Amino acid sequence: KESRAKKFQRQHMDPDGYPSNNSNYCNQMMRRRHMTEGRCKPVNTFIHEPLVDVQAICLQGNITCKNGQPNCHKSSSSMKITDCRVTSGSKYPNCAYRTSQKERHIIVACEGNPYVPVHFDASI
Ligand code: 5FA
Repeated sequence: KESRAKKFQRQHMDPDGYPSNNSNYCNQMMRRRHMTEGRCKPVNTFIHEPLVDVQAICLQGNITCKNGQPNCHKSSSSMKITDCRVTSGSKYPNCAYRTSQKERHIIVACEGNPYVPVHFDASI
């Protein structure tokens, strides 16, 4: 079975893929990373930074997650990200997404030993 750490990497990591004006990025990546199977996952963020830099967020500022758990961490630097949001007219199995590039601080939830990212909570 896929570990939660591996699931995080599949859903959120794309270090080499900053989409320079490719409005199809989310349509392609949401499908390629298996987030359009069974349903169109409504929102998802891809992070375009090295995995070690994202894993290091688990050692940075500790904050409360949206669900009230205490295991969230905010990146001390801003990071290149792409937000994918399903369009209002999108109908499964034809999942259509809006692609928006941003540079933000990101908040991830970390778990386990080693203590690594398992959930993307927010960007600010
Ligand atoms: N989740 C939420 N807060 C968490 C925390 N503090 N520590 C660990 N996990 C936490 O997200 C719900 C999911 O987020 C739950 O699975 C919970 O375990 C985890 P959502 O945004 O309500 O749903 P989603 O459909 O966006 O996310 P999923 O793909 O179902 O959940 P994942 O956690 O695998 O992926 P995510 O990184 O996009 O949240």
